[in-house]
Amino acid sequence: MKKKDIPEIPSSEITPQKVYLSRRKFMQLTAAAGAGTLLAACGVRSPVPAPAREGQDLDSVIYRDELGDPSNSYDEITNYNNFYEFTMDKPAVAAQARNFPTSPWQVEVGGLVHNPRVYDIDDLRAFPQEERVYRLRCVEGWSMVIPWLGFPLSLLLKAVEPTSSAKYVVFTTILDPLNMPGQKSPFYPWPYVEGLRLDEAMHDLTILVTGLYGQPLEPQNGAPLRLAVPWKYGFKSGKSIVKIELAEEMPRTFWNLIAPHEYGFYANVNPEVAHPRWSQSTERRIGESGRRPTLMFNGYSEQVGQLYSDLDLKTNY
Ligand SMILES: Nc1nc2c(c(=O)[nH]1)N[C@H]1C(S)=C(S)[C@@H](COP(=O)(O)O)O[C@H]1N2
Ligand SMILES: [Mo]
Repeated sequence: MKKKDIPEIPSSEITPQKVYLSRRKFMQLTAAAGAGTLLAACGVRSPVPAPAREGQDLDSVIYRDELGDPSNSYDEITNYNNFYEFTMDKPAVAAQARNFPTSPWQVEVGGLVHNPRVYDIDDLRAFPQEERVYRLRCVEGWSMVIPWLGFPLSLLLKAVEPTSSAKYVVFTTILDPLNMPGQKSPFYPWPYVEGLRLDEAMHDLTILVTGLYGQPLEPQNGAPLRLAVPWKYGFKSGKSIVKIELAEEMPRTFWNLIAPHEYGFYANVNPEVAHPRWSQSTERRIGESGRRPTLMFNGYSEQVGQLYSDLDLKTNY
């Protein structure tokens, strides 16, 4: 790949009008529903997290993360997406992905394991599903709070039993250029591949996601199966996964292949390590004006900090 052909993650991104409009709609709905009317009036949502119920307008459901911040609305989460297989235009991903076929779907789990197996997506939905309200911090400098539905990846890994030589877990996204127009671009190393160290993959915070807001995942968010690793930049969480492999060697991953000096293997959220083209010290929460400080490990230091006690985080970015 010649240098001039190397695509870049845009250094700036513009919040579409729709995000602001939907936020206003959300506030109106919250107020109208009488859920914390006074709080809604002064811009703070009800502190009561409510699970999504059938027939309920999802934009009126309120979740909070453990820091007390409200979740982004369903409308925001499903209409502002990074999914380069479809388009680089975040507000346009949802429409591009609308008819993407996500059934039937199988996920091959193999490599250095004692029990390799091809799982049907329904087998994976049979793992005990739980809701996790996680922050998602994109390497571009924006963030959201998302109430995922899924299960710890560790449960699946224990089922296939990694061998003693397995050190990494490699996630591969579907290759389907007929249905994914972005995959016709020859300048990207399709399919999208991401990876984790085995101990990162086994960490309880690392989940395989099947839904959000209590609903099945939509294609733009990575249906029918995607990863969520909340202490790492969003690009580590691959969407529409078809293969999970245990490996001995650290894999070359999608963004790392494209621009190794900008996107390292670890990609832990770290406000002190700048991207070569922009600072990572602050972020814009979608739906908010202004910026907020970015937290070390995206606010999950207590849970994951010890995974990196032997690592120089400046050189292992
Ligand atoms: N297959 C695939 N997975 C992907 C991406 C992508 O382009 N293709 N983008 C990543 C990036 S950069 C981010 S920030 C998150 C965004 O997830 P969301 O759109 O569900 O919020 O997905 C990640 N997973
Ligand atoms: Mo991202």
